[in-house]
This record gives sequence, structure tokens and C-alpha cells, in this order.
Amino acid sequence: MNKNIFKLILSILCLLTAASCSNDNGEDPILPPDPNGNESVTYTINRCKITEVDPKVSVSNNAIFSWTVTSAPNNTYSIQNTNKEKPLFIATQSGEYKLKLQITDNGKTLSKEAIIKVDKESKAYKYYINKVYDFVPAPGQFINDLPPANNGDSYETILRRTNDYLAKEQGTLISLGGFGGYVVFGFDHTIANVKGKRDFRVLGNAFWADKNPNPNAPTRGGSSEAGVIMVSYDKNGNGLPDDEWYEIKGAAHDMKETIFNYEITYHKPDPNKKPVPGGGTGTVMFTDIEYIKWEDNKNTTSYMWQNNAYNHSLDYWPRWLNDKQTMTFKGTRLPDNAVDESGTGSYFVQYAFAYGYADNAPNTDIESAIDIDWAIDSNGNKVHLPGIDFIKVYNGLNQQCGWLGETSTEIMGATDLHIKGEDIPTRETN
Ligand SMILES: [Ca+2]
Ligand SMILES: [Ca+2]
Ligand SMILES: [Ca+2]
Repeated sequence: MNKNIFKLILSILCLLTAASCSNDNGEDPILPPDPNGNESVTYTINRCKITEVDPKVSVSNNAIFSWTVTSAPNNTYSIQNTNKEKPLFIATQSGEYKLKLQITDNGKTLSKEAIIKVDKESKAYKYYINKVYDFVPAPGQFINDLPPANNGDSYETILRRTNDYLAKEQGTLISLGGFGGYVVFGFDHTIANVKGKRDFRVLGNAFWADKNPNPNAPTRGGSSEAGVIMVSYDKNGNGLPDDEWYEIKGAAHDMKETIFNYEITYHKPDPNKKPVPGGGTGTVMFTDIEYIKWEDNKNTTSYMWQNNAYNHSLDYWPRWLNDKQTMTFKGTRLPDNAVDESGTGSYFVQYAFAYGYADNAPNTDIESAIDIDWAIDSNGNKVHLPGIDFIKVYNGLNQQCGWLGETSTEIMGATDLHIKGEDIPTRETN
């Protein structure tokens, strides 16, 4: 018999004998999921893919759900929404996982099993970045150098170049420029949020100072140019980073100097404007201390200085955005972290925040690794994501450091720690 016709006849029978089909007849209100009457549902999925587990039950709106994992080949999986009808499940390793659902509905307790068979992918996942989706740096000294940009280059050209720089095993540095400049990238799989473990790291070029003249340095520091990390998963399943973003709450988040909803607007310098030189430090000259005017939403107006250090381009404005007269960026501004430890402007130490940022601790340091469970929503509430597909990093500092120039986050890649095989426990957080 056609299944739909069978269902229709069943429904009519139920209507005719409503009392015996209702849930108060002492029978299990959960309908069998399939015509064979199995009391379990089975899924076969690839690893590193978020699956919504549908127990295929029919219960009242008052039903209370509780999911637990009863058997798993290892502990590197993630289950979220365990108090909802359909939890989200993801595993980083293949094998068979058994989930148990307990339902309390109208005073009755019922249970149901979900069996999830996790396979290894047919084409091996990459532990590094698969694709760069967006790159909009703020003005800065390494803009047009990292990556290089020439007059006439388009946004698409630069995006491809940035992709070439970052979407590989050994990436090449890009600069995000001043506060707010950002890059968005993703992976060829979902990075699972494994409980109790850190899940990924963003790679930068941070390093610890080896000659800090301050014997009482308050914390580790050197070249720490914290970028704020945002994460997202492809909730709508379209493969694009157009879903809700969540901020990774790092150690600076609760510091009193941190400014939320900070906004800055940079003004493109007039090419005919007369530079205002401001001396120099060592061989580095401040060629224009009124170079890029900016104002923020805290009533500050100031300038990003131009310097001639490092043989970098003297054009700080992104050449492919030359048609823009202003650029505005928003985000969380972290406390200034640079201290002139020489007292003469020759030796700046940028003190690192304890955890939770990009380009803040060296790539080999445990504190460059991030736990997805540190994510918060736009109201500052903790969220527990099953995993993430996309990462956005923006420079969280608005700071000039003498001859070092403006502080700018650099990025050279990102790593899924689970696929790479690095096992790093999470840490205590604020
Ligand atoms: Ca985690
Ligand atoms: Ca999406
Ligand atoms: Ca850096």
C-alpha cells in the first residue's frame, strides 16, 4: 500500500476513534519512527559536520527533553541543545555514537535512541584555511604591502591575493591596518567545539621581547597586537558567512578600559596636502604626523602618523579602495597595551592579554589557542556553539607606538586543532 494512503487511513481511523488514539490511554505517545516500528533513529554522516538529530517523536508542546551520549568511541565530539527536541551533534572522529533521549510529557517518561554512524570524509579535510571571504583592512603602514596592491587593483584582485596568502598550509602575513580592519575566512569542514578543549588558533607574528629593560614587567609581552576573534557557523547552510557572529571573549573583555561598540572613521589623505614632519627615532622619520585623520564615537579626533620605516609603502590607504573618501569600522576596542619601557621612545613593549586573541601570543604558545566555548552573543551572554565554519578577525587596538607606528594585527593562517591532532585543554576564564 502506498505509504501516504496508509497514513491517511490511519489518520481517519484516529479521528473516528479519537479517545483511543489520544495520549491519555496509557500508551506510549511516541509514534514509531518508521513502518518497521524501530524505537531508534539512525544517521550516517561525515565527521566535522553539524547534524540536527530529529528523534521523530510526536509529543505535546509541554514535553521536556534531555539528551545524553551513552556510548562514543572517544570524547572529541560535541552535542549542543541537549534540552531541545533536536540537538546538534558533531564528531571529529569516525565511529558509532549512541545518544539517548529522555522525554517527560504529561507525567510520563519515555526514551528513544539515536545511533549516529560517523564516517571519515572521502577527500581529506585541510586543517588550515580553505577560503578567504572578505578582506577590508583599515589604513596602515603595511597596507598595499601585505599583501601587495597596485593602483588599479580591484577588491576582487586583492581578495584573491589574500586568499593565496592565507589559504594554504604555510601562510604568508597579511596586515589588518589600524583599529577595525578585518579579514573573514573559513574551512572545508566545521571546526567542532569539543568540550573542555581548545579548538583552533589564528596564526599571527607575535613574539616575546627578549630585552625588556623593565625587570618588573607586569606580564608577558613583546610584539602583541591583539586582534578580536569572531566566530560563526553556517546555520542557514548556504556555505557563506552570512550567519550570526559571536565574539570570542578574551581576557581583556572585562577590563575597565575596554570600549564596546567603539566606532572609528578614517579620512583618506588629500594627495596634495602638505606633510607635517615630526622628527624621528633613530633612522625612522615621522614623515607626516597629520597623515590620516580619524575621529571616533568618543569625541576624539586625531591622526595616524606616517613613517618611513621598513621600506613599506608610503600609501597607507588601501589602493583598491581609492574611491572611498572615508572608512568606518566598529567593534570592541581593547585597552592600549604598549609601554615605552626605554622612556626615550626607542623600546616599546606591547603587553599580551592573557588569552583569547589573534596575534597576541606566539603561534607556538598555548595562549594562541582558542576554545569555541568562550564565544558570547551581542548581549555578552555565553553561547555554546556545536562548531564553527567561519572566523573573522579585526584589529582591536587603536594605538600609536612611536617609531613602530600604529599597532596592527597581522594574520598568516589558522588551524583546526582537532584535525591537526593537537590536544590542548581549555583554561580558567574570567
Ligand atoms: Ca571547545
Ligand atoms: Ca551561511
Ligand atoms: Ca603582529
